Amino acid sequence: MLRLVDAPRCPYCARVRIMLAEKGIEHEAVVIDLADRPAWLYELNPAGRVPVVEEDGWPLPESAVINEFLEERYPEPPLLPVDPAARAAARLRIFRDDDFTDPYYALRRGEEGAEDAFAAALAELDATLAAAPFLTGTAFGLADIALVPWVIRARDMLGVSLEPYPDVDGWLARLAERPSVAAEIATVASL
Ligand SMILES: N[C@@H](CCC(=O)N[C@@H](CS)C(=O)NCC(=O)O)C(=O)O
Repeated sequence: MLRLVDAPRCPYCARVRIMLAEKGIEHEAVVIDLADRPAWLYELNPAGRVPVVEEDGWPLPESAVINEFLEERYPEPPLLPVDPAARAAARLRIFRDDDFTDPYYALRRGEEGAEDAFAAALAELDATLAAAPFLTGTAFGLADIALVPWVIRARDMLGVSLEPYPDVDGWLARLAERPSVAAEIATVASL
């Protein structure tokens, strides 16, 4: 059975949790304490980071790579568009995730100018979502999964209002109807 080395507060792990739920993949979650990481984690991932998935004893780190792997290993339901250009656009959004996550972490650290930078990142997301219903294009998929963990945490942990960003707000409301994302919202509420 697939094993996920997991930490509830980790947004990168959240990507994989959502993916596993969307695909209905049976798995065992091994929850670690990020503040006191077990020595065996470094054997699975020398960087000492989660998430790691293990398939038949083969460890795979890096959430974006894990989700691409899961997409290929479990193709149903598909979470990437069929059209190569649309697939590339979704992958580009994931590849450039730090355009959104860097301002998020700066805000969390309380850095000077971070509020404006995060507002600009949300405004960019809002403009994208005004043009298409999902970050993956016409249907929910990998790019939505890649960014939604930070949007949930910004709203529910950092107290960022999404009211000025109606398309982000509407997107999150649509995503929250999915059991995978609803479960992540509940996890964040429990932290
Ligand atoms: N690029 C990695 C980032 C994973 C990551 O930074 N995970 C954090 C928890 S949210 C972690 O394990 N931090 C421990 C550390 O950086 O030493 C991914 O996408 O999986």
